[in-house]
Amino acid sequence: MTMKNEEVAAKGDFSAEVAEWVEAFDEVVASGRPQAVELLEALRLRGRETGVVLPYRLSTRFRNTIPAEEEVAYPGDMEIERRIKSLIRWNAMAMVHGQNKKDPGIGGHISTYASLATMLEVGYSHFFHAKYTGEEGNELPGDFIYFQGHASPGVYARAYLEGRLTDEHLKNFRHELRKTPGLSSYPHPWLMPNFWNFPTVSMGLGPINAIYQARFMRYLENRGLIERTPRKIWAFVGDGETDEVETLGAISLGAREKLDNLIFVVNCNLQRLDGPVRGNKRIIDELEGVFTGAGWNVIKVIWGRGWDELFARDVNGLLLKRMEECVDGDFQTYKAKGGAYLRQHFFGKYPELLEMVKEYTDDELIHLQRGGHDPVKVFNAYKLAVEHRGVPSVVLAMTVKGYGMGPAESRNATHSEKKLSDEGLAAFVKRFNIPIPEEAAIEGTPYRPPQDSPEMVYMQERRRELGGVMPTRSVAAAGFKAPGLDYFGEWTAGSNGRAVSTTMGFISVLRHLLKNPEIGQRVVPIVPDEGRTFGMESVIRQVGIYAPEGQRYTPHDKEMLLFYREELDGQILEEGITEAGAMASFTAAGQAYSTYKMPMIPFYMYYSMFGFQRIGDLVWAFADARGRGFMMGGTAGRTTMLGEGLQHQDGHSHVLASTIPTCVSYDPAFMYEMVVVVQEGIRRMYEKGDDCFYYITMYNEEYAMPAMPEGAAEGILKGIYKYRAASGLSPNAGEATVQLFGSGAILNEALRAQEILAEKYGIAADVWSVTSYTELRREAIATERWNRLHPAEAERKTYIETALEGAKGPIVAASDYMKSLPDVLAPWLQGGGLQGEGRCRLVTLGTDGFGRSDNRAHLRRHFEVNAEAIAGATISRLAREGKIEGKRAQAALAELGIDSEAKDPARA
Ligand SMILES: Cc1ncc(C[n+]2csc(CCOP(=O)(O)OP(=O)(O)O)c2C)c(N)n1
Ligand SMILES: [Mg+2]
Repeated sequence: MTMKNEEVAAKGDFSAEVAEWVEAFDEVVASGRPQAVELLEALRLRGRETGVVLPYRLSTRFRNTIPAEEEVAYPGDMEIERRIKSLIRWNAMAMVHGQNKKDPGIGGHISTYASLATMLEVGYSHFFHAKYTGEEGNELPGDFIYFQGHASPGVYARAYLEGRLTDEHLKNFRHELRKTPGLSSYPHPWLMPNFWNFPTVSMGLGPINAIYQARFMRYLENRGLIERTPRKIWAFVGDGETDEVETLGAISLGAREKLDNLIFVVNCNLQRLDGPVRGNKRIIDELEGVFTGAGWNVIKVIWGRGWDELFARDVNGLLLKRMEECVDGDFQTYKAKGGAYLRQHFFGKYPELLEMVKEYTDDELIHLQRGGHDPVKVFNAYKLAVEHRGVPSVVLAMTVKGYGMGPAESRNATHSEKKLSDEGLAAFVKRFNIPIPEEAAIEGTPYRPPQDSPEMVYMQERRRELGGVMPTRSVAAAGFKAPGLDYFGEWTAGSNGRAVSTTMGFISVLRHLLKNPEIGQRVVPIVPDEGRTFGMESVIRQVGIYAPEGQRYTPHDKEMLLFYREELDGQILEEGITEAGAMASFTAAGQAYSTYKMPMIPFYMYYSMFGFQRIGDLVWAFADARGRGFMMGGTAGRTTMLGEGLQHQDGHSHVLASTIPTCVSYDPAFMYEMVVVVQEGIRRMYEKGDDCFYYITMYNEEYAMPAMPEGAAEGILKGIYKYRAASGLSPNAGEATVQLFGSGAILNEALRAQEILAEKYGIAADVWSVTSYTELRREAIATERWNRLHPAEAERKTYIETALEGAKGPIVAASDYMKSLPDVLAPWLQGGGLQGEGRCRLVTLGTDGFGRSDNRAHLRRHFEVNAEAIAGATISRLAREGKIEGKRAQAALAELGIDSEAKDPARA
């Protein structure tokens, strides 16, 4: 063995024979890396041929991806940048600490930003573009940043130094309801619409939204709607956050669609809230494997420059070996316990390592930094990420949670640290050299140097160079005009007796909108592999499915009129089976009026059961993001969606939709109702600029669509109108003594009940179409609030009371949704009961309980929402009011085929 062989053998624990091969390989490497890659690839292929197959290993050695000798020099003034970072660290700390001192329990986080500061600051000084400059000196739009939500104090602290926020703002961190403007706890565009763009604090939503944002940016570019620019989407992600399925569940899309406009930075401080992310393993190895497997460009930033010298002296690889013997739990303990402990337990395991660090003091040892705190390492990683082409990049940076917080560094409880002790604060300002007196430090007083100080000048200059401050949010001045209702004449006229479903009807509306010269290009149909369910084949033919690589194969159905058409500039986002991904696309499109200054009208069509209850938190974030667009809940209704059973039949999405303040929801029965709502939605969101979105249910039951009655539009939008009076059924019916409410497909059951009641029992009923219980309730509670706050003024009447004026008798409400939906109107429907007093007029029928596999007739009978159940409920109620004899009513139930002893469907 040569001397070199011995070295090699020791480094890799190889045999002498293998060491010779390795040495030969080293020589190939010396002649050039591409040759080395070629050799390895050739050996791999040869191995395969001879039956020697290498086991896959997706993680590499536990050291930085970029070797020290390949790093470029730092382009900034590192000292002044360190100073700026210290100031931001202090102000973030001061803001949270000060607030918790004044208002104990108000919360906030300091340790996350403490770990992230270098990574954000290197970005702010050198990478985050608020604008780009085009080749002709023209201005191009800038990057998007998804911040780790609970690192917000650091983002505020920078904005404070930049002069965007005042002392008053900082003092009102988490005090949003005071006279002076406060700062929201986390990134909430709803609360700070000129500042934040992307809500991120619900773990996992930022990452998935960022991935689909990158994809949507390419979609707009490939469709020629926006210019292709060098801009990037940066997503800062917690290492604990990667356990959320939303964080990693969609990463393969990034490589598949070559989203090299996307950069993830995972802040691997090795901790989450309760303790280590992977105490017994290394999270960085795990994530490297996952991202590599998904085809991303992985850049590890584990060790800071201080270690470079040690690695250089580590000729036999013992230091790296020692590092790889440790798990994250060990690294945390070494950081928490200090230099002496590190020397004894880490280096002390091998005498050679102890020897290696004998010149280092304990203090120097503990200040050997992790890579995420070293601007040079971070800069080089970002540079590589930004320059990488073809796939997205992920920077896995090791950091220290609670960096700089003295005794709170890297401890299991660090996440929840809100305050430091007086001594801790004094030590902090000393360590970071903040020129404020100790008393001010203890109070958590913010500090901003004079505007002409070198650090302020440098900071402003860097941001000027990169196009301005970030984040900021703004909205395009004008949208566009919605087409008038006459544009939808085909549907307001009715279907001429032809049986269609509201789903089929909507698809034809969508095709019509796609052809509209003014807004057709803005429409974004989104569907998670449910297009055929909704009859979208014709839409696919019309506008194509977006496919960044076009169609590289000949579809087998190419000869057919409605073939599966994929195109580079296709308009449909066919997401495959991912409701979360589809919702993330909907979010990117729904925010486009602000992020791209390009208002887009997304129609997200999906199985209503797999909407709010499956991806509800993404919908909540969409609302926070001031998203606009249409969620179209298809195959709606617990009994209308036949055959599929318990997991598919949705009887509650309207209840869930009602919980989201900006979600305007409708349950239309007929196509004219649907188009009135769609027309108004486009007008309200895009012409008027209201930050709201629409949820509309679509059914698959086919029936004739009537023409729109004169003057119905107002009631449709407010939520109720009389569809067919008793006299409309029969001119000599007399005045109605009961009122029937129906919604969606169940309106037809109410109409049939009206006939049964008239024909069999001589009871005259009016039938109302209730298009939105939620909108009616919102109007009613707003009116009631006004009345409550103005007791001296004349009482205002709610819309529901106004609409029902003169309508007599009990009200039987039936829908394909839970009973709690109509019940929300109960407070305004009082005055029924024996002698017409003391009881709510409302009798609610609905679909509480688990669905079943069966046909509509059986489902509606089971859930007691068919015409017979509605007629029976009416008669029963009239008996309770003393208008029909009890025994007669009981007999009527039997005549209607109702089993009074049947099991309650709510629990069946
Ligand atoms: C969906 C969700 N679950 C729980 C939380 C509460 N929470 C906020 S921060 C946090 C820990 C975050 O750890 P990590 O992602 O590692 O970020 P770090 O603070 O360590 O940078 C938790 C559990 C949340 N915000 N969202
Ligand atoms: Mg963490």
